[in-house]
Amino acid sequence: MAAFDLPELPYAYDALAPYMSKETLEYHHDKHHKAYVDNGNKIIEGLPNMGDTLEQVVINAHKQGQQGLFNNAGQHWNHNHFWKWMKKNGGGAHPGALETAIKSSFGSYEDFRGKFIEAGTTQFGSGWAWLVMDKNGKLEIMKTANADNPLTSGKTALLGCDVWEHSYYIDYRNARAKYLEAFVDNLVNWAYVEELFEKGPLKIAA
Ligand code: MN3
Repeated sequence: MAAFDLPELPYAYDALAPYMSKETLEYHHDKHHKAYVDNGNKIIEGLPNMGDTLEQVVINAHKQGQQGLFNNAGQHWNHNHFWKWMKKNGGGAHPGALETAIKSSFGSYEDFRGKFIEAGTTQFGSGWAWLVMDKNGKLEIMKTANADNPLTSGKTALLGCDVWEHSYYIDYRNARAKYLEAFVDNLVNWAYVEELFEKGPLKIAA
């Protein structure tokens, strides 16, 4: 595939304040995400073709034990989505087919909210909390360490929250739970989650 590119944020750097500050987004996007893109490009240059899409590169790097490529390509994929999973004045319950699926999978929106926040707070060390869809379209909560994501277990990510310290330490210090609550209640871009939900389970030819 062509080189990895750092996408622009889909909003201004100060758009998510006070829940996620301009300073956090500047460091997180311009330094951390950029480093994954730059390092991923350096590593992939020296390897045979790892796939035509970023998803294939992530899955193939995982299968082939190319840990350096996996870490950077995985984090590139995670962050491409993470920026779109947030918006100004986001969060809260989302009406429609997605909310019906959340209720049938978790009991209620509040139960989903609690389980998602719990996954993020109990992920030991760096990683991600996820709302995913399995191959049969059933919704689940999961958590992954470091750069790992639902692609490596054949699940479709509908929503993910970065719980690496670089995502919240400037704004929340060590209060990861407070950050997760603010993410779910005030930042989630449910329209993008619904778009992924409507597409259904991912079909990837690896
Ligand atoms: Mn991050």
